[in-house]
Amino acid sequence: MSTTIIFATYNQSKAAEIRSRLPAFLQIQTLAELGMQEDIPEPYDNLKENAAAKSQTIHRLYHQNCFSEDTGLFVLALHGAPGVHSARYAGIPPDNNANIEKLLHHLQGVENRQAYFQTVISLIFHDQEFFFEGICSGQITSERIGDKGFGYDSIFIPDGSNKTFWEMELAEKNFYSHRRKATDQFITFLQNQPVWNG
Ligand code: ITT
Repeated sequence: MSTTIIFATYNQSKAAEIRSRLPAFLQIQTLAELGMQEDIPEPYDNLKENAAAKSQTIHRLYHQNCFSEDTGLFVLALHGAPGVHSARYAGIPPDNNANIEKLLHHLQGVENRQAYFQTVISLIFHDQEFFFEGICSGQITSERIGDKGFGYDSIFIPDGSNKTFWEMELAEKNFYSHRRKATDQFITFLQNQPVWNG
């Protein structure tokens, strides 16, 4: 039996990464694919509550199983910034280019380049909420290695590699990535559920 679950996101790069891990029985539908356009508030100062806010908003509207994820890039020398504010670091509307420039500017001359990505998935499954988390530690480069791409990928080198995420094929990024770690737990959870009524 195959089933579809709503992914409360407008970010197609996130959707592509998660789709690359899904087993055959499971499909996801993003908000754009549902025809939705309204912004979903992310008012909290932590990933877990923001992820929950997104999935709860969609669950209230569609009364279906759904999930969301919130991700942040936490830079140690900047006391965790941009962190939960990663999407809007350089202001609104969100601008990847400006976010990267601001981050590199704040890290100019800073020796400690350690950072980590964290993803929290909030799943609402048959009216109950579940959370899954993944972390990927690494280093911020001193300049971009790569052009346009997904978020901060062109300035982040995961520990264990010498390439930025931008330089990697998806399968290689998945080997290291925060999102893949959270997604695999989410999929294992769903594979172990006996009840699938949409
Ligand atoms: P939603 O619709 O799911 O909220 P979003 O793009 O607003 O999508 P977030 O609130 O989770 O996503 O913001 C996370 C920020 O971090 C945003 O700027 C992303 O581009 C960036 N980001 C998230 N995951 C990333 C990854 O794997 N690699 C690089 N940058 C990433």
